[in-house]
Amino acid sequence: MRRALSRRLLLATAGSGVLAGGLGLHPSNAAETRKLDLIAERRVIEVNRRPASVFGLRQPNGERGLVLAPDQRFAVSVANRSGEDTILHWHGQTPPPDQDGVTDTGYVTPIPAGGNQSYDFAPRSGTHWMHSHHGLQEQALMAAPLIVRTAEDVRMDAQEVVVLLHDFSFRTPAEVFATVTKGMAMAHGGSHAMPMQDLNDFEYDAYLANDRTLADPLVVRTERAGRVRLRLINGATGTAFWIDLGTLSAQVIAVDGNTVVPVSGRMFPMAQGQRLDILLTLPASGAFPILALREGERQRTGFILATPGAAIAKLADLASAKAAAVDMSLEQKLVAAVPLAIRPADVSHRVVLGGTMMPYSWVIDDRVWDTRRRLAVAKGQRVAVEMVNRSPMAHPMHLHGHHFQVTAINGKSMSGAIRDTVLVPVNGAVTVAFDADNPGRWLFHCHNLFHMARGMMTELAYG
Ligand SMILES: [Cu+2]
Repeated sequence: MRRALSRRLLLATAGSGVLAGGLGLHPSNAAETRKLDLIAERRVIEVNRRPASVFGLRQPNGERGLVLAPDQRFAVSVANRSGEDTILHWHGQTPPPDQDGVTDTGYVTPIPAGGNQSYDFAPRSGTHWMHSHHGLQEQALMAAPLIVRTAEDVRMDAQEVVVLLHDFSFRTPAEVFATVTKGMAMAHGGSHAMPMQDLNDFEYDAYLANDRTLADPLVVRTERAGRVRLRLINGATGTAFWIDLGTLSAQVIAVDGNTVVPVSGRMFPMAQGQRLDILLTLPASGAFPILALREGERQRTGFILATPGAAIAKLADLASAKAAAVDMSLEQKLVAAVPLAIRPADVSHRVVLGGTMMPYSWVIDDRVWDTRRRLAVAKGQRVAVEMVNRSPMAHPMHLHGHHFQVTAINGKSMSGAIRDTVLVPVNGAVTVAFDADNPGRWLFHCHNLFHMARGMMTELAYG
C-alpha cells in the first residue's frame, strides 16, 4: 500500500513538472515537524513563446508551493528574494491573526526585500493556497498551492494533480490596474449598450494552468483506468472559470478544502479564490483535457490527463463558443459533509455590495476600506452575515481566519458547503454562518483583486 502510494505521488510529481504532488511527503514519518523553507522570488516564465517576468513561490528544491503530510505542522520560514516588500497570506488557513499574512490589520509589517519571516501553527487540512496580500503582486503570480493532506486522502489512493489557474498580462500590475480603473478595458457583454451584468474587467494576454497555456500545456501521465483527484485552485485575480471535464464524469468532493456530499457533473463553476477537489476515474486509455473556460468569453486554459502511450492532440486556446457567466448551479447543490452544529445566530449582519464600472468603484455598505464599518461580533457567538449584491458584477467574498457555512441563497435556506470564499451573484443574496472562535482582526473582502484594491474590503474584530 505504501509503495503504491509512493508511486502515485511520484507520478503526480513527475506529471506536474515544476509543481509538487509529493513534496515534503514522507508517509512513514507523518508527524514530522521540520521547518519548511519557502522562497518568494522573481523569475522568468515563457507565455506563448514570450518571456515574462513574474513572481514565484517555491521551496529550495524548486517545487512550487507546499504540500503538508497529515499531522504535519505549518512550520515555514519565508525568505523574501522578490526584490520588494511582500507579505504572504495563507488562504484557507485559520492561524492566529498575527500569522494570517496581511498587514492591513496592523499585526505585522511587510517582509522587506532580503528579509525573512517565520510561521508556526496547526494547519487546516484541504486544498488551499498562498498568495501575496501586498499591493498588486498577486496579479504577477505571487501565488502557489498550499495542500494539507489528511489520512483519508492517503487512504483514497488516487493520483493527486494540483493545478493553480491564473490570468496573465505582459503589462505590469500597475498598468493593468490603471487600465481597469479608467474603465476602458473591456467589452461589456457584447451588443448590449447598457449591460445588466459585467463579467470581466480586463482583457488578459493569457490564462494559465500551472504557468502554462494550451499552446504548451501540462500533460499528466496517469495509470490506465486510474483514479485521479484534481485539486484545482482559482488563483486568477479577475477571472472566474468553468471547469470543463469533457467526456469524463466526475464528482466534486470538496470545496475550499472542506468535504461535501459528492456532486456529479462535467462542468463546474469556480470563482476567484475558490478551490475544487474533483475525483474522477479515467477510461482504460486516452488523453483527456481538463479545461478552464473564462466566463462569458471564448478564452480557455487547461491541462491534459493521458494514459501511457496516448497521443496528445493540440488544443486551441479559443473555444468555438462563449462560455456562460458562472452561476450558483453548483453552490445550490452543495451540502456540507460536516455541517456546523445547529444553533441560532447570536448576531446577524447584512451587508450590501455596491459599485459601478464607470466610474470604477466597488464598495461594501457604500464604504471603502478607509471609511469601513467593522462587523461587530463577540467571541463565542454564532454569526450570520447576509450579503446582498446591488452592483453590476458578481463578487467572490472571502473571510479571513474562519470558514463559514452557506446557509441561504436568495432567501432559500440550505445546509450548504463550508468554505472561505463564496460568490454573491448580481441581484442575488447569500447568507453565511460561522462561529467567532478565532479572536482578532480579520479581513472580509472581494477576491477580485481590483475590486479589493479599489476598497471593497472591511473587517470583523473581536477579542
Ligand atoms: Cu468584487
